Amino acid sequence: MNFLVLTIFPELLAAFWENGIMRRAVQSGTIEPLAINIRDHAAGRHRVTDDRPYGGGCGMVMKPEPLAAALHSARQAAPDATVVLLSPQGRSFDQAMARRLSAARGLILICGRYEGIDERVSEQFVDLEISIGDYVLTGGELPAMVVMDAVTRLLPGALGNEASAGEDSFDAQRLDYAHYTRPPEFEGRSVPEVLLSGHHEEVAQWRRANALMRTLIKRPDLLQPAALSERESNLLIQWRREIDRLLHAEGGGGPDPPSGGG
Ligand code: 4FV
Repeated sequence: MNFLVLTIFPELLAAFWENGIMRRAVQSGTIEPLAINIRDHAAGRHRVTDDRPYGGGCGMVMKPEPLAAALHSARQAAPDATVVLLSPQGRSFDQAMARRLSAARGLILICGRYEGIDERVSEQFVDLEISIGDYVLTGGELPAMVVMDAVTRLLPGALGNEASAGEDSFDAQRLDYAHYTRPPEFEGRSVPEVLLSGHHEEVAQWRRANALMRTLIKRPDLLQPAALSERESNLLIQWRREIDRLLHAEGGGGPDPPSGGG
């Protein structure tokens, strides 16, 4: 997969591509990244890439001509790549979008700086505008790395053990279950027995329950009634019974049980 990143700070990408899973993906040819310095496509002795905003106001805006020229060269390298602009005005990035983008032939990622890029570049060249969150950064390079990282690990062969990308949390709108490794005791804290049991089905059950519990507590917004499995529904009913028992137990402090005994 081609990643062509348009930026005025190409050095920011170097470390990102030279370490960890990204490095291995480059070495295996799973990804072919290239940083294109927008300044190399700027005219004049000073190779200016930004200018004052029409209409006045503070800050600077990235000029359209250097961006268009850089896009032109990127398109030559990857003619059928999807052109992505990273900006706070974009669609919220999530796992589902990462999975969709991992099917693209390539991505051309435009990293804005200053107040942003000239709007006419978006109108003419951008296929998709992506935001990684409702906050304002100094540049689009970090968002571009977030997108490339989330997409790369979904590419076949990128993670080495295929299984793990397939079991991603969020794909199933569930948070991940808790992870433990040696030592069995740490700071007086032990590891759940079942994980030491070697009993795979019981471990799988514990992990499903743990993921559901963590999602219920930390991200209830991810849980849709219609998307609950039968196993999950039974777990929730079991937990509700437990909670009711606790709340309605003598001196449990909870309100008296409804007369219907429901
Ligand atoms: C951003 C975001 C972001 C805005 C002005 C770059 C900065 C500067 N990009 N998700 N949040 N971009 O804050 O994607 O040009």
